[in-house]
Amino acid sequence: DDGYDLWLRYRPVAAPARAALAAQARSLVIPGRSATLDAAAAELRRGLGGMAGVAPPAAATLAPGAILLARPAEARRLGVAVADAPELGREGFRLRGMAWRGGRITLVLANSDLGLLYGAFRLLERIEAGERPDRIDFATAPHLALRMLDHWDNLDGGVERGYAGHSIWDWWHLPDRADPRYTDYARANASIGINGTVLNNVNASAESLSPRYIAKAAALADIFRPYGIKVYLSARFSAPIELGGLKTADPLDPGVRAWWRAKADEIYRAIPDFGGFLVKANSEGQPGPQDYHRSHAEGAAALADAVRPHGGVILYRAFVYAHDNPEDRAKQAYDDFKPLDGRFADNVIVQVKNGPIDFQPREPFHPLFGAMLRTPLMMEVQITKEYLGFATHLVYLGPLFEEVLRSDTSGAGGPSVAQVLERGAGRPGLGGMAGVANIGDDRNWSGSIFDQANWFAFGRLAWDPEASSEAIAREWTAISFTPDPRFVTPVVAMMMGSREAAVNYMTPLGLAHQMATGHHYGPGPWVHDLARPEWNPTYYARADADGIGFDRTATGSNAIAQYAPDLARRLADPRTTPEALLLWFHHLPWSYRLADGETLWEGLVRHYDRGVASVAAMRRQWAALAPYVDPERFALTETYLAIQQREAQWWRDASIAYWRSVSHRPLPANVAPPAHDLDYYESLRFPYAPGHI
Ligand code: BDP
Repeated sequence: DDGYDLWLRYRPVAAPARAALAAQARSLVIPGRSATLDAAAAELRRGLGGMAGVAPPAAATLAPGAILLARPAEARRLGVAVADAPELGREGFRLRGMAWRGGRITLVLANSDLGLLYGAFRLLERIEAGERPDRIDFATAPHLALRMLDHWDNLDGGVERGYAGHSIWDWWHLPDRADPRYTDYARANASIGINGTVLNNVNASAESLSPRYIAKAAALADIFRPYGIKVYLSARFSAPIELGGLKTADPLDPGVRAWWRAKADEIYRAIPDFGGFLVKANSEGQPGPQDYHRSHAEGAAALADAVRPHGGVILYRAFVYAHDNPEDRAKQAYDDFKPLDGRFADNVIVQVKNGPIDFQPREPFHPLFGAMLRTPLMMEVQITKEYLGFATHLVYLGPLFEEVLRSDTSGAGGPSVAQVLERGAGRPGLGGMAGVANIGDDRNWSGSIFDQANWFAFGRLAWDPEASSEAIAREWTAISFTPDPRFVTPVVAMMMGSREAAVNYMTPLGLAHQMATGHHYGPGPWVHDLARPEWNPTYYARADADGIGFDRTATGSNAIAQYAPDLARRLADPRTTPEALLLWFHHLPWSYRLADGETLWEGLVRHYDRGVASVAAMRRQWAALAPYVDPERFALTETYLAIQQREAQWWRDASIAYWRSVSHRPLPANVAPPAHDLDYYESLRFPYAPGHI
């Protein structure tokens, strides 16, 4: 089993249950007709054919054992007593087993074809998890309107920060070749409610907007449409120059505005339901409005006007650190965007990374979530693990996403980040989450089996950002492997502890950005000589003989002032700062006493050791689970856990060797010295590490 089927496995259920399932799936009644309902019917036939051994035939009338997919009025026409269900909205659904003429039927109820498709997928997932369809009673509707994957895929097939092979988009053979994988991609995404995909890298090539590539994107859009997935494209701000031959890309220039309008018209002719543009501007060398002394709001408006007549939106990224800001990179997005609150066009959504720096193992939530009250915001997270051991290390990201979503933006009882997204600044149709995809052309899609869980968890949390990451892990484990609690319980425990393990062996106590240069794999806390100050790990840790940490209080960069006053007040004092974020906000002496009485130096070392020990425990745990897993998926995970254990040790040893060299402190009692000296760790090079383009 190579993992290709993801969580949509549909393997036969065990013998007695199989007959019972077949009896509950004798026919499929779908009064409506559409490509989306065809997809739902095909999925149910495939899933039940796999699990029950027989695919239910289509029927026009209801009989016991039927599965009915219907809107309320359609169900009533067939004699099923159901009320209207406005609470389900346009995309929600209800699954309900009900009595019917001496037997039972399973009703999938929704107000749209897409809701019915989502319901069909969830019904299959519940069955995979061991539930009886005719006993189900479950309803859900998405809390966020935009649930998107961002692909950082380049037109040459490379994937920036991709660790699962090449891009799945075969641009060369598009639009002619419809790789069946595109349909499987759409199925997997629809099964977790994802309804948008940005096909190309935010570091965009203008070529993506050329007629040739629009035709290619249109072919993908045609495949995704029945699954409710809209296509979006990253737009290079200077495309009017590169593609259009104009002299400028100034967003206030009438020629530039006309160019964007014509380009949008052209795209919408090919893709009538095109979602819109994602824009990375004036960040990391990308062109943008500031090149013409225009604000981000003015830049966004030029594109927003172009897509507005077609119902499109602009996703404008707040990840900016282009101009000189040597004081504190963490402050720049807020400094640039907060003054523009309320000044963005009405179809612009500002897309903010979960934390103020860049997808670190742990960051505080981004201060913009508490500060842009008049602008719809989308939260961007990385599903691909650029800073978390690529696809090699087992790190379940559910707890990371949940931690940010639950953060209290006011420090005084909400709203949480999740609620800010849900409110969409009064326009809930514009709230959302975007995940940088971890998908590539590896057979298992995500580079490892457990990285599939991160894709799954992203979808579930984008659907309901208040959901529990532990419940999601339980569900994923049950449907991806087996519902057997002897497997699910230990695996979920492993997953739930895995993120903290990585934080501990990489960047404990609020440290950040200690990764090696460029590829960001492995430790590099000593790196101090890169062109821009804020590329250097030493810039973030600020360690010297006296202490360690970044002072973001009033005596330092005062980044804490970007948070709401109640929260800022607590963050001003190390005693009331969560210890997990201590060194993010404070520069403290090595002798500082942590809550449990140890010195900061002792505590730091202990966290690294704890991280290594957690990985060793995960590895032992997995070894004991062989009887429950097919050999191929077991072996791949086992191999990666062995690498992870070795590399957790490497992270720990290299980090401690370096901190010891600056702190001049002896190792605490009973702590093993690093296996090598610091020079050894500093000499390691990884020129062909994946994902770095
Ligand atoms: C960083 C990545 C870089 C991306 C950038 C972004 O290192 O490759 O281009 O974020 O989000 O995490 O634009």
